[in-house]
Amino acid sequence: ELRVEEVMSLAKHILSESRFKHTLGVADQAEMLAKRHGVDPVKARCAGLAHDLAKELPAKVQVGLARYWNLLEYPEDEQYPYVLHGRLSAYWLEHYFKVEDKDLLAAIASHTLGRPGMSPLEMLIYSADLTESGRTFPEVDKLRQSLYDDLEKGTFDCVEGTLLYLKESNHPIHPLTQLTYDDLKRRIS
Ligand code: DGI
Ligand code: FE
Ligand code: FE
Ligand code: FE
Repeated sequence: ELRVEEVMSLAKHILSESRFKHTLGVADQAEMLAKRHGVDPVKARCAGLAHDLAKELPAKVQVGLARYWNLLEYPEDEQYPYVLHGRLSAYWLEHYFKVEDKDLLAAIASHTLGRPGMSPLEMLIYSADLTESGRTFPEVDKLRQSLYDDLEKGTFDCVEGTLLYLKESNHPIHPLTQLTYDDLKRRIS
């Protein structure tokens, strides 16, 4: 099984300094939310440390690996390849580092787009990625408070924020982002 020190060392060696710093921030935020909401904090920390391991591979390499590992699910995956690195990181950990924990792997795989029916650990990694201490956009403190109060509602607010941001900046919405939004909306109402 993957230990915190091992993932930490892997992340430190693989990632740029700024990406590694972001990773540490996600690990801290994920651990804090895990303790608050009754999720295994060690697992949350590991998932945070590992979530972006494949992020800095060139886009072409990410698409190539995703094809080779059969990880392409939507036409949009190839159109915006920066949504693939979670799935790639999870696959890599499962098959090359023999990580067996399915919930941990799912949390890494779904951290960019979410998915309908996310577990508490998955919600917490998705949200920690957006609200770690290095993120400074105007609404971030409101999101942090909302996540502290209620993980499901807080995650819904995070997905809603992402959706608004994508619309405002004229980025296309990936179908999984919309499905995640619809699912959480149903769950909190
Ligand atoms: O890897 P990080 O930068 O820490 O964060 P991330 O994995 O959450 O996001 C990576 C990028 O994915 C970010 O620039 C926003 C983008 N993204 C998330 N959802 C969607 C999306 N891009 C498109 N086009 N559509 C989406 O639904
Ligand atoms: Fe990411
Ligand atoms: Fe994110
Ligand atoms: Fe990230």
